Amino acid sequence: MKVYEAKDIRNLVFIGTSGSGKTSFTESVLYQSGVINRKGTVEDSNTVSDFIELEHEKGYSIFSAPVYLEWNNTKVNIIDAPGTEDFVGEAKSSMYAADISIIFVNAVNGIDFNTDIAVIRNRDLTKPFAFLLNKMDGEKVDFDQILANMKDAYGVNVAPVQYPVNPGNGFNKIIDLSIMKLLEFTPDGKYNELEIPADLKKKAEEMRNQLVEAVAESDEDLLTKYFDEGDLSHQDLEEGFKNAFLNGKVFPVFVASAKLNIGTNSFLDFIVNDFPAADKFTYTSNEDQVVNVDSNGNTSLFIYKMYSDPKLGELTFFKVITGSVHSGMELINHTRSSAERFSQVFSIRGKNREELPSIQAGDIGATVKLKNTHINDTFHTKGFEVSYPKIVYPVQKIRVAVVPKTKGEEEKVGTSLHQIAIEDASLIVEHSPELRQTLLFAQGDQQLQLTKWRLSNRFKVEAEFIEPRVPYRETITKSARSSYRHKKQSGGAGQFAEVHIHIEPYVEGAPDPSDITVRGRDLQTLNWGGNIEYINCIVGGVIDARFMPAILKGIMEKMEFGPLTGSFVRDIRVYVYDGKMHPVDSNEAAFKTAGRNAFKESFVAAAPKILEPIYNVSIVVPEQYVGDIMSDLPTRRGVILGIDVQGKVQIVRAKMPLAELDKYYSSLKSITQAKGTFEYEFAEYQQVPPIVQQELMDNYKKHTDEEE
Ligand SMILES: Nc1nc2c(ncn2[C@@H]2O[C@H](COP(=O)(O)OP(=O)(O)OP(=O)(O)O)[C@@H](O)[C@H]2O)c(=O)[nH]1
Ligand SMILES: [Mg+2]
Repeated sequence: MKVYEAKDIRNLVFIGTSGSGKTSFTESVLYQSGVINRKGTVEDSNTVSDFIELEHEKGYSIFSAPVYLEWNNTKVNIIDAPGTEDFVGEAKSSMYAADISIIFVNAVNGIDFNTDIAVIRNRDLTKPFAFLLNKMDGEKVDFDQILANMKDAYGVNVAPVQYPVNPGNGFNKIIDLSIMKLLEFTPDGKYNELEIPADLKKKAEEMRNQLVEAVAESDEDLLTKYFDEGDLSHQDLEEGFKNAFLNGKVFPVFVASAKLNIGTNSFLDFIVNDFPAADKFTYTSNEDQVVNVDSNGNTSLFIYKMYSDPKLGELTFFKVITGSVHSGMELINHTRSSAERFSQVFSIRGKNREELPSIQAGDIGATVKLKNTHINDTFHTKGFEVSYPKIVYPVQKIRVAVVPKTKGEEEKVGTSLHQIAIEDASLIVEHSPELRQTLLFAQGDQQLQLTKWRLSNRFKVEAEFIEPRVPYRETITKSARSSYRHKKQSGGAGQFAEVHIHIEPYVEGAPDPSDITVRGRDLQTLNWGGNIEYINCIVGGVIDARFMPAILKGIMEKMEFGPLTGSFVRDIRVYVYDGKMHPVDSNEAAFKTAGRNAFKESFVAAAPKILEPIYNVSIVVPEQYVGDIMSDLPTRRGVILGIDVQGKVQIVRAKMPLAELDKYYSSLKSITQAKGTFEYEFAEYQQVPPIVQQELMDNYKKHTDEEE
């Protein structure tokens, strides 16, 4: 295949509801363009883009798959992305690499929550998008109703560019509303342009007018022309459409049946004739430069995907933004300040790769065997300091702890998980020293299954997912005093130390107790959050100053393993105001022990409380589920803060404890039949209710008793 320049390239991503036909339409496009001479089906597990064994097993796409074809001297890159929300990482990275999103809708069911989310995500990316209503051969397809729902949900600038004349069985006629011709398709997927029959003229005019109005409203001059003349010329409509589409002011609607190959050729003709080429797009770099997609000058490219399997090897996928990359070229990894050699460059189509001498700006490709590269990295020629914004993935919905099935394989599980997270950047793997667990944060339960499959099949290690611990905190709510004498004077070096302490909640600027004299204070911010203020109130040298750090050490040991649940303790003031020493047997170890135990005793006497992490949660659901969400939240100690409306979806804002949030993914799925999603971020620590505190303390006690 020849090397294409950006002006002759179209970069599309197919996104939208799982099962709407993205993979099947990709197959139809490849068949109609002659890339394949036999069309596969998802059912027969022989499509070009669903080529991975697990996808055959499941019957849906799990990984995004780039394919390319040539149509009318134009290279068309299509990335077929999975529709299942759990694999959103693949869809998001594909949307970054592509220039234009095609949102697929199953015409039998109409738009749904996933369509709403796809629209929201595209708007966030400010990239042009279009809709493709597939399965027009289905029963009871009501194009007018779907179009009305789309305008209602996404705005009046959703406009038909095609009108399906005979949806249902035998679907083969589409009216092209820009050239106002009837396209009659033949069984080979080709079409003849015919005059619109009289009985369809009125409907076609009505539909075309929607397109004309949407384009006219996108530009003042065109609007004036439209008001003056009541219409737009074909040329004004076409040019106006191109600008309006590129600037996200009109969202065209196409119709097709991937199964019957109807609408595929007309779609390809449209994207080549009327969609913006790759050189029409610009990038704003992290250095705030506006970068044109131009093959002249220095090279820069962005890594959007990594995939490796035994057959394909380790592939790194990229989008060239400026210049070109040719095989053997050395580029600087801006993100990791290291040089890497692109030994070979390829165009990828499913499981096949075609080596090319070079890949130009505006095109996507892949290379092999890059050593120290991650998704989101930018590469450039030496001295051309540019980097591109990272892909923003949705917040992970599920948190689990990972344990190996076989003892001793902790490290193997850990390194394998890290490798998996490098290839799937929508996953987060984190080892938490505090919780003493390896945590996996995933987009959903199917992504967890996929991770388990990858561990087992690729890394040959078996793992289990268990409930993660919650990073509770402990503190006190009133003051208390205690004294502790540590005495060990039987045989060998003796130990003696006595410490009297007063503790109270740390409140900035609060007065000191009136009956003790402050000699020195040391305020420390704890690295697990909160403060400790350590105050020396020793008078008369009852405890030598050199033992004060040891007392604090003992206290800190207890602060790391709080008495109630073994969690970190925060926000405490500790006054050491009295004590005793022994001339021989007093030493640091003795005072450390005395400090630790004095602190423990006073802590349990100071009305200690367990604090739990509370998160702000935004629950995004179709309006019909809001009532259920609202009544469900209080049952999981959620506090509702408010509701926002965004088109057809509503966003319920609430606060929720992490302990409940860990279970929320599956609850929301069952409340909304998987038509809801949520995002969250840490808000604050709050006291747990007494009944929960008791439960946590009982569990901890049971747990520590079992360990002893
Ligand atoms: N009747 C009919 N069925 C279709 C059409 N297109 C796809 N299908 C069927 O719909 C099902 C889903 O098709 P896919 O192509 O896998 O859908 P997808 O959008 O790729 O789904 P995900 O990969 O999960 O995102 C399969 O059983 C297809 O055979 C169509 O135009 N008409
Ligand atoms: Mg698919």
